[in-house]
Amino acid sequence: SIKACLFDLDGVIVDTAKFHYIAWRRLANDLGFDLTLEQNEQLKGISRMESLDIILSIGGITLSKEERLARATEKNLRYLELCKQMTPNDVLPGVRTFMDELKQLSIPMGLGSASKNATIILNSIDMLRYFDTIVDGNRITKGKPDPQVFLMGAEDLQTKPENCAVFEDAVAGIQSAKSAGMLAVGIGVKTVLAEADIVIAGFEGFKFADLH
Ligand code: G16
Ligand code: MG
Repeated sequence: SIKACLFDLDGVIVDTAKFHYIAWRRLANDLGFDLTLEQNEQLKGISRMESLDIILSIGGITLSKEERLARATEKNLRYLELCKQMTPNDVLPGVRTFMDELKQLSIPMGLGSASKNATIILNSIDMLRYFDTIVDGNRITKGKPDPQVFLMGAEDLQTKPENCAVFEDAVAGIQSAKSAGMLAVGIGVKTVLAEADIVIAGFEGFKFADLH
């Protein structure tokens, strides 16, 4: 049975993917090529530097280590600037209601995100207070699809992996949850998130009992 819940951030709690896309696209445009929405899909759940490498390979561009770091920093500043427009109203539909239910049931909650900006973002949408632990890009050494991010979360919540449910919108994140031995709930469409145990379009109307 499920005794703890782990949540991805981007695309599950809030739609920051649109801001990542704008900032990455600007970077690509600066280097003389475009980044399509479909290409942006490959970057979901993937760390900042890995995302940059994928974009550079799309553009067929090679940069030095220093140049890559500088571009990544510039992208992040633009991303954070865009994130400033976020308010608690940007929390995706049904998320707060579902997490309120979990709080009521005393189900511990953890964040499992590749983002180094997770705490800043959770603060700006007033969702930090729901979490008993935050595992983010500053703590992990192996990104999704590696199970590390969710295994750390389970350990923090003192819950066995098989008793954890993971909510994820990215293919890499579902793979991460499955290799951690957890119940994987995909947020999105079944064709994309084929490896998930359950796929829902969003949290509206979703109840804890629906996990069983
Ligand atoms: C998120 C996004 C990714 C992003 C990554 C790193 O992961 O889905 O697209 O590249 O964080 O973000 P940052 O540049 O803020 O450190 P997740 O796991 O929350 O979906
Ligand atoms: Mg995500």
